[in-house]
Amino acid sequence: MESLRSGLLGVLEKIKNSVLLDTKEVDAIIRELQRVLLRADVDVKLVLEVSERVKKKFFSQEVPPGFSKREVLIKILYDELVSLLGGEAATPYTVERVPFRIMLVGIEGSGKTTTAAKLAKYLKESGYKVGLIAADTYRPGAYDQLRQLADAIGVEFYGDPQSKDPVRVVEEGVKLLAEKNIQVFVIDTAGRHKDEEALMQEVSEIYSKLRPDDVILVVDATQGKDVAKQARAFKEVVPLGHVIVTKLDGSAKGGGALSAVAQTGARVAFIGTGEKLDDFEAFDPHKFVARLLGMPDLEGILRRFKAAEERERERAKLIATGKITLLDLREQLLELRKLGPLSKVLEMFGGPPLPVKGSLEGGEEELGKWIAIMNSMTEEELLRPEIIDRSRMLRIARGSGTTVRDVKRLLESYNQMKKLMRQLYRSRRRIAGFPA
Ligand SMILES: Nc1nc2c(ncn2[C@@H]2O[C@H](COP(=O)(O)OP(=O)(O)OP(=O)(O)O)[C@@H](O)[C@H]2O)c(=O)[nH]1
Ligand SMILES: [Mg+2]
Repeated sequence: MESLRSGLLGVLEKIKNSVLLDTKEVDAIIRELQRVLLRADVDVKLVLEVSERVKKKFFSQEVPPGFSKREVLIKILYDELVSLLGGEAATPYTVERVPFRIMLVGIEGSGKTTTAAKLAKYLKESGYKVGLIAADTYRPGAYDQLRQLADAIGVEFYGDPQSKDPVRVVEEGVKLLAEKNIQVFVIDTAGRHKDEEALMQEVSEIYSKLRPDDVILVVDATQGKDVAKQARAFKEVVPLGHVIVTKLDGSAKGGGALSAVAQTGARVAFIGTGEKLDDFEAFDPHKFVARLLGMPDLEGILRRFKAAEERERERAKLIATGKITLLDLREQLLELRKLGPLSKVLEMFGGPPLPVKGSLEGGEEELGKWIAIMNSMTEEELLRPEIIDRSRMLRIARGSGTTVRDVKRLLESYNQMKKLMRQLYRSRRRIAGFPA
């Protein structure tokens, strides 16, 4: 994946070095992105779709306050890469019940046997009692290969080097290992056959006789986008639960393989990143892309986008429903005061003309008074101001060093504000075509 990584870093560098991010600059960036993705063997049609979307999103999106155009483009690029490689992170691989039987399938040399052992190790480390079953009765060395791997990771093993009947081997293996309280069975199957038809025939037969709980297709990243063909072929004979993409280390075509799998609608659960048993990890497109882009500030940008989205959602909710409470109001006023004296704050936003300085100082005083009044209220009063009767007002006024009139004024202003918000919301909804 090194070449994909360095290619994408080049794209990021182009974004960072751009000045205007106008059509011309963005086009150049997109062309670079296309080159990088095509070199990673991503399907041409997908590459065009991604680049179209990046462009369209970028030019139709407003730059949110506090962000730069560059950051917006990086965020869009990140989102599109994540979706290209599999989209929203699904839940991690789960063993839904025990006993659980997992059957690995895949063409010759895709990495099934190695992956069976890696998966067994992973599940063992997740706390399950795991057993490996060698159902490859074709390749002479297959039995020994898996047995040695099982020994190396310390899990139970079953196989029969004399047998030529994979279904019998699995039935026998499941029975014997169940007596040893094995909870998860990982079944390695053969990939070597005289032709594809024979392979599919056998896979289909093992599946229909054994009804495993999950079928995992193992594909080799060095085959790039061609793995989509394999996925489709296997899908025709067995229901594929998951896919594992192996040999992502050192393959220039990993991006093509991952995006091709995502295209078929199958989910990549794990990736293999080396020959050793620990070179194996759960696949999460978000983490994967973040690591691929690997720049230290990416996480910061993503975090800030997330926080901004959340704040916007919260604010929209409050405004939409006119449900802003005094507690929210107090928070807002405290935030405002944190920015410094009111006159300074206004200056920052372009500033009021000097002559109104006197009235602003009045505003300053008012702000302090409001905060003091709200500080003297109980949380219940802040959340449900309608319970504030005359005697509560008296208590609040005394506690805040203000008068009952001040408390009343604050409550009136608050109610007016709420009413205004609700009206605004209704008229907006009407404009948008909603019933009022
Ligand atoms: N670099 C690298 N090599 C891998 C990875 N996974 C498997 N291999 C190597 O790929 C080769 C084939 O792996 P196997 O596990 O034997 O493949 P198989 O699908 O069981 O092959 P058949 O049983 O012949 O169908 C071996 O040399 C493995 O070491 C990986 O993630 N990275
Ligand atoms: Mg094998």
